Amino acid sequence: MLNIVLFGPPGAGKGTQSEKLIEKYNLTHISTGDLFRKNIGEGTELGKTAQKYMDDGNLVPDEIVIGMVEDKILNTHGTEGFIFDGFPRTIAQAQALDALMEKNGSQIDTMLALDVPEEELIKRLLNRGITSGRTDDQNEAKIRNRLDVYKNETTPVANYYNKQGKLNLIHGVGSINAIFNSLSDVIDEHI
Ligand code: B4P
Repeated sequence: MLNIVLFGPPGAGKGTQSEKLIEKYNLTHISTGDLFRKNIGEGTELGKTAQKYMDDGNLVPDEIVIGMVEDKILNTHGTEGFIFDGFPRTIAQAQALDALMEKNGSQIDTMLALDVPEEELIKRLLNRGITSGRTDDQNEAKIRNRLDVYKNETTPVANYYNKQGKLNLIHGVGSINAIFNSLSDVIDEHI
């Protein structure tokens, strides 16, 4: 098993790079953002709850996120490993993920953290707001709130993995392929 946490602020390229990494390394992609958007699209109770938080750029409560991820892990069979994209976003989520992995006889092997300056993130997200229709990407004030939430609630997660010797910082500006190559170089050290 190869289990990777792909980390970084909103717009850092987590979703973009995950698509390429799952194909190269034959991994299962768990994106909490995608799972919430699927639930919203299907009109489930979970989706209705999540939407209230996502619309304002706030984090969905830990117990909802953790339950959803646990469900997804337990219902995935015969995989060679997972890429966690946008999860964990709080220390409580990171601790829950470690416990889930241990229960599965596995562990997180590495955290890849994409580093991108704030003004570049805002530019990318506003751009995606025009093309994707994602409402959380269409308003600069909401985007800035997401970046503040990231700084206050999510950056401690990098330190959590740093203490375990698993944090790898990756420069996230440049061509998608160049960044993909940097990520692959670190992953190759773990297989
Ligand atoms: P997410 O779906 O995780 O959204 P994101 O962080 O904004 O997107 P991502 O980082 O994957 O986008 P990407 O950079 O690939 O979360 C949305 C919301 O869901 C959160 O605000 C929160 O409310 C909730 N949520 C999700 N997980 C949660 C959790 N664990 N706990 C609590 N709440 C949670 O792409 C951005 C844009 O940049 C794209 O348009 C892409 O084309 C472009 N781009 C990518 N790489 C580029 C490059 N190298 N150069 C130029 N542009 C690039």
